[in-house]
Amino acid sequence: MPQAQDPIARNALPWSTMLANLQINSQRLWDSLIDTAKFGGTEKGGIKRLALSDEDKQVRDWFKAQCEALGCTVAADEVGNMFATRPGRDNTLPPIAMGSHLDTQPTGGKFDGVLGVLAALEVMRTLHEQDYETNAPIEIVNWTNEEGSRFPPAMLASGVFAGVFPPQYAYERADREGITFLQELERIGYRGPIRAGDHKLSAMFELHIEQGPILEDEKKMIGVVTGVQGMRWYEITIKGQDAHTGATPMHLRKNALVGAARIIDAVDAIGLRHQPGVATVGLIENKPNSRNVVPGEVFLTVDLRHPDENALDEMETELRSALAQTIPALTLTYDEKKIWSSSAVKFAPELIECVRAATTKSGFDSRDMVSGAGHDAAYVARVAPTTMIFVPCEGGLSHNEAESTSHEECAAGAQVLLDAVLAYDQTLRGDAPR
Ligand code: HGY
Ligand code: MN
Ligand code: MN
Repeated sequence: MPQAQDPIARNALPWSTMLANLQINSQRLWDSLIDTAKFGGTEKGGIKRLALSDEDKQVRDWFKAQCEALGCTVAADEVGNMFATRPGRDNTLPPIAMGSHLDTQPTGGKFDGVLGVLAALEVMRTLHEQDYETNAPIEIVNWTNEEGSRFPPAMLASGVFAGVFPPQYAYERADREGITFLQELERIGYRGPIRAGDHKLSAMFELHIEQGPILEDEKKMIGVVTGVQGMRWYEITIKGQDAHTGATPMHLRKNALVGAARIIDAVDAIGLRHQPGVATVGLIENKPNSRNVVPGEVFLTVDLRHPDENALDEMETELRSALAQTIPALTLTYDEKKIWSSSAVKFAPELIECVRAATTKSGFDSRDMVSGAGHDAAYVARVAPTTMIFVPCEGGLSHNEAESTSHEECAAGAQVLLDAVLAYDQTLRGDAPR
């Protein structure tokens, strides 16, 4: 019996003969996107659904019920990753997964991550109502804590699944209030029995909004994603001395916020020097943050990204020399640590071909691209053939409550997801086209 991952064993039928003719129901998909936005919905029309929060539990419970209504079995692993599985003809094959995430940023939008999971649900609904039997089991995965906003780093639970982090590392991650991942995972009842990584996949496809402006700018409907750029996160604490703003002369101050300001500017300059790389200070905590106290301590985070690992090394070196040259000169001290790095990833060529064939079948304009944002697919690619599909988002805006994409673009992404999954399914056993 050919191994699922063995490309030689895969059927080499011409793609066009391998694509089924099922159509997703775009209105049903759109309704689900809009309906579930109430779980953590914000006044500005976005979503605040932090990982393992009550709102995350609400949408997880909804998702579980929807999948069970389709006859799927729904299970969770030890870090809360949810697997909704529909049996196929040969259940000895590991499932073909469609995954993404339901957690959001604090000022998140309705589509980041959510489109990937709900489009997968729409694929599952379509297979169910058409009574279409696949060769391999088909599965939807909701990856826990993709955003890493509440419990850094990002992609934490798909990282545990891929063997990048031990479960205990995830359990001990704490939010800014000191509440741990494990406390919350148990509180919402999603600590499952499956040892992370024991559940094998034949492949994973992730549909996602681009979160950037390229597809919209080039009027392309589909991004054929070939990989994800490298990412590194740092935490920096700058220390000076709290002092009276009225009685402390300028030359005698140890103002940590001035140090932070110099570093924020230096990080921006590093990004500008290394484009297409990017560099950002996104989180800052100023202490004591009182209007008439010279700030004695500042905590800030740095996010460096680049498609090329060598360039990332250069950016990291420049960050560290900026700290060494700037902070002591201001009679301040600092502590810097790299808390996360995710190296650049290339996706599976055979899955990229399925996405291309599916895109061609529906006649969508497309272009190849590397993802600027991080995604669970970046880690899953370490343990199973993986790829991604992008659709445009309005103005390229994301991680913003105004994040928006159209009914038509969501439908296009879901249709390509369906066709790509079914094309890959048919290669697993070499079945004649249906
Ligand atoms: O940080 C990222 O790129 C992802 O949105 N978590
Ligand atoms: Mn995302
Ligand atoms: Mn995101």
